[in-house]
Amino acid sequence: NTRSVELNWTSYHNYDVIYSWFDSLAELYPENVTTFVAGYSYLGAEIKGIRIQLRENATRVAVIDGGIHAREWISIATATYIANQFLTTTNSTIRAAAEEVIWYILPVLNPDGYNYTIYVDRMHRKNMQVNESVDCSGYSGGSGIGVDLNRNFAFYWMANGGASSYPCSVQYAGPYPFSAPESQAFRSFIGGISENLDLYLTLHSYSQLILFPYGHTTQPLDNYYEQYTIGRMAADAIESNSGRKYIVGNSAEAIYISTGGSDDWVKGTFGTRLVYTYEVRDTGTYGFLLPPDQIIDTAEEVLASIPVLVQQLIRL
Ligand code: ING
Ligand code: ZN
Repeated sequence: NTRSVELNWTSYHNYDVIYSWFDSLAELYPENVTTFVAGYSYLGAEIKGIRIQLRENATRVAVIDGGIHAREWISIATATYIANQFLTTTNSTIRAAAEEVIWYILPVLNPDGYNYTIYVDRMHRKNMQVNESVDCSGYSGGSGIGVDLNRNFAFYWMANGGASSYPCSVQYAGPYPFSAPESQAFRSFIGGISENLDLYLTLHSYSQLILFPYGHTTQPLDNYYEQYTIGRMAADAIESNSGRKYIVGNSAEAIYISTGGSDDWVKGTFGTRLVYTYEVRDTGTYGFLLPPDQIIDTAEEVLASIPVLVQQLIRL
């Protein structure tokens, strides 16, 4: 029996600590929690997740992920906070929502990049894959290390802007779709559960936005109004919780045209009903460097929006 690891949300934690905590949860809640490894990063780190099922007859499936971009630490802390609340909350609304769904939570989709931001370069965004024969000295738009995992997915990959074929760019899409082991791992993981996937929530920072597919076009997707309306309700729940305003819209119209994101790939490949990219706090005061004393408030406001999503899912 290993020593039980506890987590807190007053500081940010590396993936070793998070993964040990996952293992402790699986021991503590053997009926409800299992851990799984979706695959391995470029440098061989586990891309580990937790599966939470509170009610035996739950059938809906949801995925929440974070940390696809290395420097967006709050997305990782928010994902672990939500996992903890699903297991321990005394709030009946949160509890009821948690019980309706089988949750797969993967807080660190880019473990190599996350470690690199902790120990070397705080502003790194991409993974740590070596790009052959590039010299990025004198280029200020990014580093030569890595692929932007959120441009590496095979849906309108590199089709019309918002991604780069230049390895030095922070938005480097990679030499071909799914060239990165991390996006491959995510693909195989989702492939295994896609049949019942109803909700995909991918956490990023920063800007306070609730985005939905697609990124390659401002043309409305099939269920644009459904996604918009439910996204709007989620934003209202956030505002009631904390007073923070989140803007809701299709990625291409709300921020910029971009291609190869995980959200577009999930929507476009599996037709998953509700797909959202949350860009959480803040709006630029601290940006990616959100102080740890804002972790709990940020995670609480995101958590407050989850019952809304689940209630709409069940109604539909
Ligand atoms: N923003 C997202 C990015 O990948 C995004 C915005 C979301 C684009 C979904 C396309 C699809 O650029 C950050 N901050 O990463
Ligand atoms: Zn991001």
